[in-house]
Amino acid sequence: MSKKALITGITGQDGSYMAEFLLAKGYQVYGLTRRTSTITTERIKHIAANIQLVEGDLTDQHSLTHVVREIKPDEVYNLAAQSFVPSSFKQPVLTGEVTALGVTRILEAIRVGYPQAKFYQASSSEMYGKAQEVPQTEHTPFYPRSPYGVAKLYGHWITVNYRESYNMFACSGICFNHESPRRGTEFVTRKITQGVARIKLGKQKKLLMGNLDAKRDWGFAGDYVEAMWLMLQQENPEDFVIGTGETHSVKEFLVEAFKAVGIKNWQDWVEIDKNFYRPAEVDLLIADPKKAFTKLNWKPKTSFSQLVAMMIKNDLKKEEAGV
Ligand code: NAP
Ligand code: G4F
Repeated sequence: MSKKALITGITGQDGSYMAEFLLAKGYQVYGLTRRTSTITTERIKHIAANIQLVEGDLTDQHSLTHVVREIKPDEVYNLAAQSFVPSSFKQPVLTGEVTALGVTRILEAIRVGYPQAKFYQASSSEMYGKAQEVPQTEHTPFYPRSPYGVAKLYGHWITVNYRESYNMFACSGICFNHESPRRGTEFVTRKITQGVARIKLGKQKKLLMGNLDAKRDWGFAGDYVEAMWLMLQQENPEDFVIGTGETHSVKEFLVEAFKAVGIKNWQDWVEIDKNFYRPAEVDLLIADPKKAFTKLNWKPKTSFSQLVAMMIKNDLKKEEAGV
């Protein structure tokens, strides 16, 4: 009998890679989707025939309990969230409802509906915020700097709490930024690669940017879903930092993207717009992923320049085709 996995956030970047990954491993894949007025399944349309979508929402306890009771999944990957940091400043209460309390709701659904299911929580390096230590490990104290970071911290600790209180197999991956051609265009990497592709093709004149000095540990989302899966294959549930161990500034990402299309004078095309600055910034994130490297035997396969090249190539192709 093949294993069953339930993915919340299957329509998102990570959910789509996770669904592909689990299908390749022979899983029956179920994905939670919420009702929307326009189609959100663009990222999973190529695998639509092989997955089963079930309706529910992280703000609705009943739908989650019902879905878990019906499916009885061996593994649950909670990848759904309001995941955009600037929106969390604009919608702090909604972010708390979905990104924080949503975790309790799905954990409760498992606890009452199918407690033997293994649970993965998508924790975030945003929880380190004003970083208290460089690089960041599983033991670095947290200091979130946005309603999103605060909500993720709640989700992280409620996962620990359910593991300790109810002996559930529940664990978190503290994932550093991971990107891909499927990244939403509001996030900085994809905003850059889409903008640079458009500039190269003469479709855009300026790229308006925020803080270019912020530094992030950027990896490829396709590599990170393997680490998430490996965490649920361990003997015991534990939390892991997942990242590359390398950090780059937003400016470095910009330079690399312009270089990839053969434009040298990148400053001519970029303007700073204070509207993209945040009320509180996270200046420097860099993972110490030693525990994942040794215990999970996981390593990222994609370098920084390969990631930029992959994203640029995709955006050039899309912009050329006009999609
Ligand atoms: P994403 O592309 O923004 O996807 C978010 C997903 O959550 C979408 O499928 C979205 O559905 C779903 N969702 C939002 N609100 C929901 C609700 N109320 N009920 C049910 N589903 C809801 O995010 P991602 O980049 O794939 O990230 C996956 C997870 O990892 C998130 O929890 C994120 O916070 C976390 N994380 C991401 C990174 C990263 O660098 N990517 C790093 C650390 C942690 P719709 O399509 O309907 O909007
Ligand atoms: O791409 P970003 O919006 O990602 P951020 O805030 O680091 O959050 C992402 O990674 C987290 C993991 O650490 C996830 F948990 C979270 O869900 C999300 O996936 O911004 C990166 C940096 C920031 O410092 C921001 O100030 O880029 C800077 N930035 C500079 N100009 C910009 C821009 N960010 C955006 N989105 N747009 C700009 O124009």
